[in-house]
Order: sequence, then structure tokens, then C-alpha cells
Amino acid sequence: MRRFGCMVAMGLSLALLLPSTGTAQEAASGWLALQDATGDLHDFATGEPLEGAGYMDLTGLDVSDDGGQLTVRFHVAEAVPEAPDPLYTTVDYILNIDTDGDGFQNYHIQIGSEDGWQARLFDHDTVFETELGEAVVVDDSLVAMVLLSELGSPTDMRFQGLMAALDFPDPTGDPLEFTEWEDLVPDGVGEWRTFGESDVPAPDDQVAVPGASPTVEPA
Ligand SMILES: [Ca+2]
Ligand SMILES: [Ca+2]
Repeated sequence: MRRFGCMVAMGLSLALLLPSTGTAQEAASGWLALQDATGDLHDFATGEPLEGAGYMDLTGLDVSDDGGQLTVRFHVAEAVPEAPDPLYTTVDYILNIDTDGDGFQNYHIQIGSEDGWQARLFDHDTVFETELGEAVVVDDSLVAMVLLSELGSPTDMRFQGLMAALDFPDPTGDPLEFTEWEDLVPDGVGEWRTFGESDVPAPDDQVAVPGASPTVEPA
């Protein structure tokens, strides 16, 4: 398990979050782990491949439900920097959540660079936004959590992740020139995944999940 460097201030919430701390933890009632290719950033408008910063490039996505809280972890190809100057560049990592199975998100969780990797929950039905606090940023991952009660305690959830980034190389001199990247997980437009549809086996601490694949790692 990764070390947390200078994230001392986040120690308490990390202790609650991360199984390697030895904290007794309820068996997750849902676990989804998706992998994504590197080098698949594309132009939002044209869909053409588009080179971009490694921290924009999603390499995977984990979503877990411990019965009380939903946790999303975005994995990216290189260490997440301090949030860039929003005048030039904005980057958002988004988890869409469909709670009624109609193929449209009812909620999304967004971790945005605009004000320093803050996480928010957006309710698409009420058009209401809830602050979730600062995301836990550790090297090449970003984590946000939300109480299931904030999602109406749904019995079924489907997910899709994405990264959306916008860059203005010269926002004052040429405000019409910009680059807009996107990366989807899973890659299919309009594709959703639910718990149990992971690309990878559940980690050691999650083997109690009914139906989860046993881990292949040696003890
Ligand atoms: Ca990717
Ligand atoms: Ca992708």
C-alpha cells in the first residue's frame, strides 16, 4: 500500500478509508475496479487522439460502498500536481452515478482543480451542489467520499468515470484558442458499470464480498 508522504492532516480520514492501517472495516457491500489505457486522451470535440499531461490520463477507477459511504478513487498516469492556475487550465475528475437505471446520471461526484482539488456532489434532479471537502490526493490518485444517504440510499448504482480538461494557452491575448481533453472509463460512450463488473480482482481486504473473485496475490 502506498505511503502518504505529507498528508499528515488527512491521517484521520485516511485511517478510516484505507484498509492497510489495520482499522477494523466492514465488508464492502459493493466493489468496482476498472482499468484504463494510458495514452488515450482525446480531443473532446473531435474524438481524435490528443497528447496531454500524464496526470490527466486516467489509468483506472475504483468505487466501493461500505454500506454507509461511497468512495471513489481515480488513478492517473503520473503524480497529481498542485492544482493549476484556473485562468489557464482546469481539470475535473468526474464519477457519474445512475441510481435509477435509465442511462442518465442522477448524481455526479467531481474533483476539480478550480479551487484546489475540492470534491463536490451534484444532484441532477434538484440541480443542487454539495461541498464534499478537499479530495485526498496521494501521488497518482485522488479520492472522494460521499454518504449513501446523500444519494438517496439507492439499492442499485451504475457508474462511469471521466476526466475533462480545458487549457487556454493565452487567455488574455487569445481567449478563443483553447484545447479540451477527455478520457473515459470505461471507454465506450454511454457505457456504465455496476458493482461486480470489475476488470481486476478485488483486493485482499475485499475478499469477503459475496461473489467477488478471490485474489491471486500470494499471502
Ligand atoms: Ca486513460
Ligand atoms: Ca479511457
